Amino acid sequence: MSRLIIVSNRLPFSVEKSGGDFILRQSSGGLVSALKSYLEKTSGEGKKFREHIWIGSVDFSPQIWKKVKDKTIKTSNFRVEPIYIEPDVYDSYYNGFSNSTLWPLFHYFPFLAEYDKEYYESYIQVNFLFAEKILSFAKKDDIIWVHDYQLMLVPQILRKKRPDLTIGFFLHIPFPSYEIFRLLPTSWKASVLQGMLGADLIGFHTHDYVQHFIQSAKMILRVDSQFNTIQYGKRLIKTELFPIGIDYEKFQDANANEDVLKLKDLVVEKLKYSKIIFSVDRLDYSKGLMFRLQGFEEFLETFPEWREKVIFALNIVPSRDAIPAYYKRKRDIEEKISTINGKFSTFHWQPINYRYNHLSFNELSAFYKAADVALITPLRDGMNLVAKEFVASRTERTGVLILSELTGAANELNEALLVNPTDSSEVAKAINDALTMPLHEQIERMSMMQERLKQYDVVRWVNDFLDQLDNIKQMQEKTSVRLLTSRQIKKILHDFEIASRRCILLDYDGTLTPFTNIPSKAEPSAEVLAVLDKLCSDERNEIVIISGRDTETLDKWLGHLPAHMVAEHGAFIKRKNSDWDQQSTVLPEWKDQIRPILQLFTTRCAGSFVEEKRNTLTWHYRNTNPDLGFIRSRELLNSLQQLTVNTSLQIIDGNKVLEIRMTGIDKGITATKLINMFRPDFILCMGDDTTDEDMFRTLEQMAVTIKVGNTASSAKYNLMSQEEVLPFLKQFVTSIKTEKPHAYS
Ligand code: GDG
Repeated sequence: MSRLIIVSNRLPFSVEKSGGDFILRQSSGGLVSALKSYLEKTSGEGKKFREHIWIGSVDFSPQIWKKVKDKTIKTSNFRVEPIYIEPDVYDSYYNGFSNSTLWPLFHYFPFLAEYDKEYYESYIQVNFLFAEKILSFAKKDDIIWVHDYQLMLVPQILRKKRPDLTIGFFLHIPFPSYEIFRLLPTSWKASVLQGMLGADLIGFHTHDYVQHFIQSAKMILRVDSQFNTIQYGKRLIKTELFPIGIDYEKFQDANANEDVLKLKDLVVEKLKYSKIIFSVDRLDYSKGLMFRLQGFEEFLETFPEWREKVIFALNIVPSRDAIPAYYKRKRDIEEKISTINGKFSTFHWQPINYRYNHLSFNELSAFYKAADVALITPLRDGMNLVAKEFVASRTERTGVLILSELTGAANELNEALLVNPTDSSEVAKAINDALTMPLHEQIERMSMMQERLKQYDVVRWVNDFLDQLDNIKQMQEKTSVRLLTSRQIKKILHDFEIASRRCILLDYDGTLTPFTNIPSKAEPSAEVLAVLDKLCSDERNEIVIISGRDTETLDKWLGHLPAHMVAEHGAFIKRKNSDWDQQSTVLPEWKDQIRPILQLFTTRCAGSFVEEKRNTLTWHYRNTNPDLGFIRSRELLNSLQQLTVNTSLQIIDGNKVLEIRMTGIDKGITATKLINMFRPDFILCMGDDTTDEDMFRTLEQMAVTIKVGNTASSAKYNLMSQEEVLPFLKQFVTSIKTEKPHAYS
């Protein structure tokens, strides 16, 4: 059984003096609520891990820590490993780079972001401290799960030192669009992305954040990606969405708690004239408190019939009060509250009931239960757990959630009244709609949201993440890059030498020659021709150039060699010293249907072009802006897939090309045909493209298959790059014996 190591900026508690003793006090917050709930629920019998360890920084000294007698947080059953950081370094890392650079930028407040070198250096320093702590006890089969924007460099630091580790990373805040992310200074943004890519699995709350991350990685690091997997160096990394869940039962059960019920009655009694609108947020500009107040003010203006009949219970939780962007806003918000209260209050009614403090869990649950409407309108929020907790608390299934469409939660809570938080008229109208919503509609909406939250709760969220982490590790194992060692090359050469019939199948573009921007310029060099010529000169060798090129080009460039040639991935075969033989007789009318679509995409994507061969149509996007090219290629793929369903056409998603051709023709089928003809006792097969994977798979058992390039493949071995192909093939030339070849049996 392995151990689960959770890594987050802070440990989930602080130390307090109680009488003569120091005791642990649990802290609150999105990440802490989620992970603690998981650990509590899964620590008993049938638990998945041998041990749970939580690593995080603390704001007390090692001397104080020694004085804490009971170091286990009740019921949670995890061990803690505190990290001590010098206060000034912590301040610059946390209040500085984390919360004055990354936080505003990632929440679309670029004008608040500060780009201070010292902050960044402290961020690096603290990320190294975390990594060192992890490395001091991490074992190979541990699962390391790093959380959030304060620790984005940690995965890469760990990976460099210990390539064998299993590392997951989860970002709890939004990953912004590339246009925002790129505002980070050049080397910082590259390091942040590289840092995250040290993980095996990178999780986000929504599909948009996943796409934004992939787009930034592609534009800045030029990585290759296929759907949600990224090829980075030799590693395959998965990015995926895992919308965080809550401890659903805990909030439902709170309704049976007597203290909660008493408190709820107290709230209702205190605010007895009215319907209750409730909100609770940390004091943070991303929560849109000023806009929310404007929305409420407009509501009172536009719907005066609600005056004296509604109370807005506004709870603001102190947060990051060392940062000017935070504490300055408090004053503005409080002024606005006074203005609204001054403007609308009557002798026995005040519209806003404001509180600036932490709520206990029971108080929070009482509010969730007492409220008629929850008004949750951040300007940006990675997810927003308060919205989910409010829904989970509604045992009667009544009540209405008004939610900002700019939160991650809006993707899952479609039945809420979704609003744009900056539009005060829309917010005002939504409040009126919520207060007048018929009961049956409230129940219908609430039930649907509850069902979803119950299904995908926090335990599911963690299990899902850990399952996917396991999954990608297995995938990496299967497709791992296996660079040829000199020992293996020796063995291959030996097998080649003793074989009496050899077949060498070589792809052309990207294997024998490097890629060029203009395909017609990729003629073979004299050196390539000399090596091929020499290989062909041994009668024991059957040399096959197996390509996607058309017959004319292959004839022009290689036609003089005594080699076999395959054009258009198998649509034409030319055995040495004979003519081209067409393998399919299907009339190519289908091209008239597909060609206009490819042409349309060519006009929509500068630098792309269509190549037409007798049996195939190819859309090339190597010379385009990588990101646009990729996006367009996915759109085109989607259109073509719909068009070709139930036809005998197939679409090949190749290396910066999309190719459409008849099914039943691919390099795998063609290679098998040729092998059956030659019956060799040694087969070497080399290629670089997706289309070569067909050969690698079909010849798996009988051939030495080599993928050119250090990316994942079904081939047995990899050569690092195209430049290594010729030196590799030359070794077969020098090993060709001059003595008379063996007679074929
Ligand atoms: C980050 C992302 C993402 C709040 N006030 C009190 C209190 N809370 C608890 C709530 C909830 C949590 O704190 C707040 O979670 P949020 O999701 O709203 O926001 P962040 O803390 O900023 O969390 C966020 C989250 O990570 C998870 O991935 O959703 O987008 O910013 O659980 O109940 N709890 C108590 N008293 C309070 O006064 N007891």
